[in-house]
Amino acid sequence: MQNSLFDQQAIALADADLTFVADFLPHKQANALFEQLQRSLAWRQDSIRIYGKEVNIPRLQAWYGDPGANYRYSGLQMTPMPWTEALLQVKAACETQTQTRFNAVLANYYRDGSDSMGWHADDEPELGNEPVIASVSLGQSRNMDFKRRTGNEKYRLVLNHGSLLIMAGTTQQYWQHALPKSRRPMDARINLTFRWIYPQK
Ligand SMILES: O=C(O)CCC(=O)C(=O)O
Repeated sequence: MQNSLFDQQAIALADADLTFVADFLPHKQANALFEQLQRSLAWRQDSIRIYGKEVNIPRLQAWYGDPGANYRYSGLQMTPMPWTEALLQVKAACETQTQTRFNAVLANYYRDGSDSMGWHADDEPELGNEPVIASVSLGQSRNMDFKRRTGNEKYRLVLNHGSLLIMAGTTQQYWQHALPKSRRPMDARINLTFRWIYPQK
């Protein structure tokens, strides 16, 4: 895993702080990491209650981190699994690139194009004000859409294999993001979002 900074591209979007590193992980390393995470992470199928009915969320997920880095989102309580060596290595690379520390990661596994993530902002109290979130993508390239919370402004970014997207500043305050379904045949994709969790009382 690299120890130096990669060239990064600032994305010009008002009231957002988005930085993209297309070649964060070399292709071979990203391939090996995808296979390892696919095989070894404790993927779970979570469900949420909608109008009194249990509905599977359209992806698998796993939550790893320091003890006590508990996270509640979409009504799901996430208690961290202990870090794996592979996740610690990616975390260290993200910390070097962003000059920010992380104590937890949400791993998402999109099995095919019918898996997705709906519109949301990462603005839970556990993340504090203006969180820095480092998002590493592996496997199938997928679109990530941004829409301003007020008004019609939209932006689409393609998250390729081995890329890093850094969301910071007021991004979560002014924008929502989503990973839409696709009708095109799609292979699997893994996304890792490293975060800092402030334990809640
Ligand atoms: O899979 C992705 O790139 C999106 C993940 C995401 O939006 C999140 O973890 O909050």
